Amino acid sequence: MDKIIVIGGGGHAKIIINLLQKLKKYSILGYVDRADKGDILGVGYLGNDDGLSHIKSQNPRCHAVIGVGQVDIKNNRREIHQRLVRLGFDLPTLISPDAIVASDVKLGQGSVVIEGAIIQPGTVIGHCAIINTGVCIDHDCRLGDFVHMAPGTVLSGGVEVGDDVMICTGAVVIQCRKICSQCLIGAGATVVDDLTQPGKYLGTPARIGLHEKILA
Ligand code: JB3
Repeated sequence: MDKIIVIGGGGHAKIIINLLQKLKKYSILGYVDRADKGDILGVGYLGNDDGLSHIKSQNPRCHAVIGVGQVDIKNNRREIHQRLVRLGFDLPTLISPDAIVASDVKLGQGSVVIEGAIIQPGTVIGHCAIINTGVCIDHDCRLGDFVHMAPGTVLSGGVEVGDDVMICTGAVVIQCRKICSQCLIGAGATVVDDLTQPGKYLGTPARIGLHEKILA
C-alpha cells in the first residue's frame, strides 16, 4: 500500500484523515504541521515542513494531501501545493466512499470530495479543490483550481466558478450563473446574477459586501 502524509493538523486535516482511513487505499505516515497538535484519529505528528524533503527521500513513492483548509480568498494552499510539487510529491484526488460522484466527473490532482457530497454528470473540477461535507454540484458545472465549496453549498446545473473562489457554508448559486476568480460568497448567500468583479458577496440576492467580516 502506498504511503501518504497530511499537510496540516487542524480541523480540515481531521476530516482528511477520516476520509483516508475509510478509503483504505493508503498507509498514513503521519501529519506535518508548524506545531505538534498531538494524535489525530491515531495519526501522529511528523514535524514541520522543513522535514518534508527528508520524508520524501526516505519514502520516494509517498503521496501528500493538503490538510490545511480555506476560509477566505487569501490562504496559503497554493504555496503549500507548489512546495509539495517542487519536492516531487504526488497529490492524489481523494473521493470519500460516502460521496456520490458521477462516473464522468473530472477532478484535478489534490482535490478532495468529502462525505455526503453529490457531484452530477458532466461536471469538471480543477486541482486542489475542497468539495466539503454535503455539497451538491449539479450537472455540467465548471470549477477552477483552489475552489472551496464549504459544507451544504449548492450549485445548480451549468454553473461556472473561477479559480480561488470560496463559497461559504450554505450558499447557493442558481443555474448557469458565472462567478469570476477571487470571489468569496458569504454564508447563506444566494447568487442569482453573473459575478464579474472579484470581491466578497453577501445576502440574497448576493451583492458585493460593504463590510470586511464575513462568516465563512
Ligand atoms: O468549515 C469547515 C467544515 N472546515 C474548516 C476548514 C475548511 O478550514 C475548518 O473549520 C477551519 O476553519 C479550517 O480548517 P483548518 O485549516 O484545519 O483550520 P485550523 O484548525 O486553523 O488548522 C490549520 C492547521 O494548518 C494549523 O494547525 C496550522 O498550523 C497548519 N498550517 C497552516 N499553514 C500549516 C501550514 N501546516 C503546514 N504543515 N504547512 C503550512 O504551510
